[in-house]
Amino acid sequence: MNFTKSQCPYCGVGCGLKMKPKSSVSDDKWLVSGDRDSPSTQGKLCVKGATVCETLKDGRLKEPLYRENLNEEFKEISWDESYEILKENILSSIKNYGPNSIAMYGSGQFHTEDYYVAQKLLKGAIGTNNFDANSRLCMSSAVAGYNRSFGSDGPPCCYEDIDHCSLILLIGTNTAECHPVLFDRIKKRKRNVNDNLKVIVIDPRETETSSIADFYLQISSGTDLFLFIGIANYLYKNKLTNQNFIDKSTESYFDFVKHIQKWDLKKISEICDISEKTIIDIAKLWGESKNVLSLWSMGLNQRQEGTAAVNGLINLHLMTGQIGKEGSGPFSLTGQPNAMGGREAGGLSHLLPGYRFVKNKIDRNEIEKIWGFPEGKISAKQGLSAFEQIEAIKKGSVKIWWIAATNPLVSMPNLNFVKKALLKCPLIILNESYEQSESIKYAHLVLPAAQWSEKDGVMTNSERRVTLCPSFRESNKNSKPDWQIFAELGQKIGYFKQFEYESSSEVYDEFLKTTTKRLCDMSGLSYQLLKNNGPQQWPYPKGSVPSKSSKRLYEDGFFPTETGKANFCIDDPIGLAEPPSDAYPLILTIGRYLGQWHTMTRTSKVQKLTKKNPEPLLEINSKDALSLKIKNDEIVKIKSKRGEVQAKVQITDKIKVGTVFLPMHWGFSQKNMCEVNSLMHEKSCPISKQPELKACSVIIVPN
Ligand SMILES: Nc1nc2c(c(=O)[nH]1)N[C@H]1C(S)=C(S)[C@@H](COP(=O)(O)OP(=O)(O)OC[C@H]3O[C@@H](n4cnc5c(=O)[nH]c(N)nc54)[C@H](O)[C@@H]3O)O[C@H]1N2
Ligand SMILES: Nc1nc2c(c(=O)[nH]1)N[C@H]1C(S)=C(S)[C@@H](COP(=O)(O)OP(=O)(O)OC[C@H]3O[C@@H](n4cnc5c(=O)[nH]c(N)nc54)[C@H](O)[C@@H]3O)O[C@H]1N2
Ligand code: SF4
Ligand SMILES: [Mo]
Repeated sequence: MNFTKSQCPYCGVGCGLKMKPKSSVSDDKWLVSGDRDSPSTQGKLCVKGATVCETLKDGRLKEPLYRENLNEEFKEISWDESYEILKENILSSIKNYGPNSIAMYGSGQFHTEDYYVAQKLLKGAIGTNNFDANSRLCMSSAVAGYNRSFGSDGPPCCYEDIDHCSLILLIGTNTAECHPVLFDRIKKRKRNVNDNLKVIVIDPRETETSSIADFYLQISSGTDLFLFIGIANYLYKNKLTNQNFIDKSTESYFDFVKHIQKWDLKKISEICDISEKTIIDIAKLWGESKNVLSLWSMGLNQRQEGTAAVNGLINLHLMTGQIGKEGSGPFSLTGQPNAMGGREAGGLSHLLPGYRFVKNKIDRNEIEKIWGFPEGKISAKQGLSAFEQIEAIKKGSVKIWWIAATNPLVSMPNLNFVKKALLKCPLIILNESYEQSESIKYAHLVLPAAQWSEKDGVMTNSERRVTLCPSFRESNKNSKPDWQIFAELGQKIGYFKQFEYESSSEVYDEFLKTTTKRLCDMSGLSYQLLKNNGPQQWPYPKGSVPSKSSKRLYEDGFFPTETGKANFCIDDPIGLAEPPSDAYPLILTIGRYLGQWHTMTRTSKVQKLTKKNPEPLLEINSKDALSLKIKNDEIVKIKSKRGEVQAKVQITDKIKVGTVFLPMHWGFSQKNMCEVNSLMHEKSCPISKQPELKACSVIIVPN
C-alpha cells in the first residue's frame, strides 16, 4: 500500500482524500484522489482538495524568527532561544500583571491535539481562559444556538440526510462555492427527474447555489429572523405543527406562540422584501413536507443577532418535529476542517474540553483532575473572546498575544483599529507555516509550524465524523507541530509531568478521556481504531462497534437540558447593526470564492485556482450602477465609517438592489489587495460574541 488516507484540510465537509507519491516520496509530488471508502464523501472532492498537495512545499517558514521591535528586521534564532524568550516573558507577565495579561488566538485549522494542548497550556498551566479561536468569527453563533435550544452543542444531522429529505432549505450559505461536495450531492438529486426534492435558497445574492432552487428568496440583509417568525406564524395558524412532538419534547411553546403573534405577515413581508405569497408558499411547503433539512452557514451566524437567528430556525424544526429522524434537522455547516474538533477540545474562551464550560465548577474540577493540576487551578472567569482580546491589547491589559494558525490581519473586522491596537502590544507571537501571512508584519516572534501532511492528528468534520490525518511528508526544515510547541513550553515554565508527551497519539488519548460519558463521547476512537476502520462518527463510547454508531442525535426525542426537553427561544428581531444611511447608502456583504481559501496563503500558490478567481470584484446591481454612473471593469472606491478600499466593478442583476458584495480573500500584502475588513465593524452578537462580518454600510465613489 503506497498511499495515505486523510481528511482534506480545507473546508468542513471534510472529504476523504488519498495521497500517492507521483514518482518517489523524496520528489514530494503527490497524486490526490477522493477516497471511495470515505463514509462522508464516497470518493468525491473539489478542485481545492485535488490541488492541496501543490500548496505544501513552497514559501514556507523554516526557522524561528525574532525581533524586539516591529521596525527591526527579523533575525533567525534557534528553538532554544525561542523558548527562552517565551518563558521569560510569560513568567514575568504572570508575576507582574497576572495570567490574564496573556491571550492566545487559535484556529479551526488546528488538529484536535493542537487545540487540546493549547487549552491545557493557557487554561491550566498559565491559568487564564483567554484562549479564543477564529471559530468565534465563524461557528460561535451555531454553538450558542444549539446550546440554547438543545442544552448542548453538536450538529444533530448527517450528510446522508441530504439523500433522504423531501425539502432542503439553504439559508445564508453559498454551498456551491464553500461546501461544493455537499452541493453536488444535492444537485445530483435535483437532476433526477423522478425525485421530488424541493429546494429553497435564501440569500441577498443569487449564487451558483440558487441555480438549483425551486424557490429563491432574495431577502434583505439581516432580516432572516423576521422571516422565521413569519413562517412560524403561518405554521401555527394553519395547524401545520407536530403537537405530539411539541408536547413530548419541548418547552415554552405557549410563550413562543404568544411572541410570534406580535408580528403580522404584511410587516414581515415589507422588512424582508419578500412577498406575503412567497412566505406563505414556503411555510406551506415546510409544513407539508415529510422531512425538512435546513443547512446554514455564515449568512446567519455572522450577525449581531446570530444566535437568535439560529434559534429562530431551530424553532421551526421544533414546531414541526423535524429533528432526530432521517432527512431532517437543523444542520450547521462548519467552515473550517476542524472547527468541530475545536469545540470538542474546548477551544473557545468560555469552554473546556468535552463540551464543558469554564463557569461550571464540576466541569473545571473534572478537567483539573485529568490535566493533573490542583483543584482551583482553572479560573472560573470566562476568558476574552477574539475581538475582546484586541480591545484588551488596546487598553494595555493584554501584553502578550499569541496567534496560531490564523491570519487576523486579514480576517478580523475593523482592521485599522486592530492595527493600531497591535502596535501597542509588547510581544506578539505567531505560529505560522507560510512566509506570506500578513500577520507576520505585526509579530515579534515567529515560530515555523509543521502543518497537515507533516504531523499526525485528527479532525472532525461537519457531520461529527473523526478522521485520522497521518503525516506522510517530511517535516519542513525546523518546523514543529503546534501541539509540540505548546507542550515544550508548558514543560519549560514548570509543568514537566503535565506536558510529557512522546507523540500526538498520547495527547489524543488524554483528550479522549475528557469526552467519556459526554454528548461528544469519543472515548472508543483511538488512533489505532481510526487507522484500522477508517473515519467514525461520534458519539462513539469505548466498546462501540465500528461504523455502527448512531448517525443522528436526539432520535429518542430526549434533549440534554435539565428537563430533557428542547427550548423554544424567544427573541425580538432587530436587523442590522449598521443599517444604510444617507452618508453610507449601500449594504456591503462579504463572502468567498470557490477557488480561494480565506487569506490565500495556500490557494494563491495554485495556478488552477488563481485562474478561476484571479482578483476581487465588487458585485453591484445594474440599477445601482446606473444611478452611480459606474461601468463594468471600472475601479471604484468603497468607503465606510472606518476605512476605504478600491475594487474593480462587476455589474450583475444577481445581487439585490442596495447591496454590494466583495470577497474576503485579498489582504494588504496581495497584488490585488482589497482589504475589505478595514471597512467592517466589530459589533457582535451579545450571546455568541460573533461579529457581524456579513454587513456594514458603505458608499461607492467613482474614481
Ligand atoms: N472556497 C472556499 N470554501 C470555503 C472557505 C473559503 O475560504 N473558500 N471557507 C470555509 C469557511 S471557514 C466557512 S465559515 C464557510 C463559509 O461558507 P458560507 O457561509 O457559505 O460562505 P460566505 O460566502 O461567507 O457566505 C454565504 C452567503 O451568505 C450570504 N448572506 C449575506 N448576508 C446574508 C443575510 O443577511 N441573510 C442570508 N440569508 N444570507 C446572507 C452571502 O451573500 C453569501 O452568498 O466556507 C468554508 N468553505
Ligand atoms: N468580513 C468577513 N470577514 C471574515 C469572514 C467573512 O465571512 N467576512 N469569515 C470569517 C471566518 S468564518 C473565518 S473562519 C476567518 C478565516 O480567517 P483566517 O483564519 O485568518 O484565514 P486563513 O487564511 O485560513 O488563516 C490560517 C493561517 O494559518 C496558517 N496555517 C495553515 N496551517 C497551519 C498549521 O498547521 N499551523 C499553523 N500554526 N499555521 C497554519 C495559514 O498559512 C494561514 O496564514 O475569517 C473570518 N473573517
Ligand atoms: S469540498 Fe471541502 S473538504 Fe471537500 S475537497 Fe473541497 S475543500 Fe476539501
Ligand atoms: Mo469560517
